[in-house]
Amino acid sequence: MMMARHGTEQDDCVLFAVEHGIGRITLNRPDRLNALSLAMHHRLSAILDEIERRNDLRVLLLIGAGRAFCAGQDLSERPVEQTGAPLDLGESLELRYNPLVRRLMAVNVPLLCAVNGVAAGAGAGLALLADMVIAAESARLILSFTRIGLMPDCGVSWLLPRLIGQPRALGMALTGDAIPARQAEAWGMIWQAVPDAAFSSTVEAMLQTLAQAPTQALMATRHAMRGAWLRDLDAQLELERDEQRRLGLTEDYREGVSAFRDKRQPQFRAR
Ligand code: T3D
Repeated sequence: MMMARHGTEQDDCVLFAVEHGIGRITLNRPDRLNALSLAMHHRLSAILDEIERRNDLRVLLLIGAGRAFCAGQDLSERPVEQTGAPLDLGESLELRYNPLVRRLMAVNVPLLCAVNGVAAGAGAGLALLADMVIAAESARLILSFTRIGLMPDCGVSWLLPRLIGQPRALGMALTGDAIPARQAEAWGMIWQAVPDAAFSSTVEAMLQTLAQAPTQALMATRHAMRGAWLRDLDAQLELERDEQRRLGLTEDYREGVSAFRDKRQPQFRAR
């Protein structure tokens, strides 16, 4: 597999590799449970620059190295005991977390999040913004924000009530209780929880499925479904009409129908 960049130790805190149209972002500070440091934010931003420049991606994976997915903000970078001006967390969100959320949600290929282990705070937020989430059965999601005197960010306060309903979203956020992957699946928070032994193979199979799918159709689907919360039925019907008109002119649509008629597997090319 070809790494997109080689370089400094700082670069290694988040890895990015592309092979056969599959882009893999790996949060890579396992000894800190992949807690998000400033260096990781810088690296993620550079990786997203590259992703936005590329036109060979068909799917993007976000995963953590080691036993955790991501433990949220690196709290060792929050020197609360210091005297002097306190850190402006609003600025931290404005300059780093909010752009990260917006850019990850806007990548023009499906985003699959593989929650290999605990996802806490902003780590849970990153997981939940993906188009699909597959979690290892031993993983857990924790809205740990209130445990340290903060509130959910990374869009969690907007997204989670819509995903699982207000009572469960509020309960999770107010208690900071860990929700096991199976529970998260049962509540509709994630796509699938799988036994740990089957985690890697399930993720790889899903990556293949998404990489071989008609990308434009998937992106139109995401756009329609994610935005549906903000539109009324008439506006949604009009959007479906317009997008279907556009998709009906694509090479992939012609290939899909031809393959169905020929009783063969379609070869979609994201065109
Ligand atoms: O600040 C802003 O910019 C505002 C934005 C905030 C967004 C946020 O994400 S706020 C929420 C921040 N995250 C947390 O509060 C989670 C803190 N971590 C935990 O609660 C637990 O570590 C976990 C539940 C995630 C996992 O527990 P466990 O028992 O499996 O592992 P552990 O022993 O607690 O952690 C292992 C090591 O990772 C440990 O270091 P050590 O003792 O071996 O040297 C621990 O300190 C370190 N670690 C875990 N999480 C973080 C961390 N180090 C720095 N920052 C962390 N978030």
